[in-house]
Amino acid sequence: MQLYYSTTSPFARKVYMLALAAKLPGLELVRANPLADETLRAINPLGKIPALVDGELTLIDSPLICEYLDDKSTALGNPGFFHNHQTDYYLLQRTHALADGVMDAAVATVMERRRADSEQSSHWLKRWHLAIANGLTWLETQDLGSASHPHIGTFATVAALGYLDFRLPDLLWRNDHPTLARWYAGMEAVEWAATTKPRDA
Ligand SMILES: N[C@@H](CCC(=O)N[C@@H](CS)C(=O)NCC(=O)O)C(=O)O
Repeated sequence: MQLYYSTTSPFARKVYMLALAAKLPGLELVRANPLADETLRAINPLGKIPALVDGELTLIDSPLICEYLDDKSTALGNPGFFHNHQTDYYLLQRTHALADGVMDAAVATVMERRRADSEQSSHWLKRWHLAIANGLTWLETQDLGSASHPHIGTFATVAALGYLDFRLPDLLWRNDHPTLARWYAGMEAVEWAATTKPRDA
């Protein structure tokens, strides 16, 4: 099974953290740079990471890949990170979607800031900033799981906050979200989080 990923992508990190926490055997990491490597489109026509290849099956989009790996993990007898058929399933999926939305807005902000000043859209930068700020405000009130009982929302939220620290430290997100900051401080040292901390390759 090959996971196409990069050490900077928060979506790929979310998948990898889940795989590590599940102790899934046989996962091979394949480094890919979606902005520089057009051969990735043979795996994912959208040209994005993460993507997963398992024999004949190729999966794209991190929520689907996470769900697939979670199914594999529960088949091995592990407790599931998706809480399928449990009463909190939809609430955890909402948390997952919220954290993914924060990542979408953060990645878009980083890409926009790389454009020449004269080409940047202050309209979109403001909207993405609002999405990040409001998303964090919501996340702060959710069940985010814990180091000993992580769920899919845990991995997604750690990936989102780690990416903000990595690429958008000027947002100083902790100032307005102290509860989230305390929760995150307790997660950073967990093995699957510490070993996947984002870094430029
Ligand atoms: N919804 C996708 C988003 C993936 C995504 O945006 N990945 C970024 C890297 S962080 C990417 O590959 N961007 C390349 C592009 O948009 O062309 C997922 O959850 O997997």
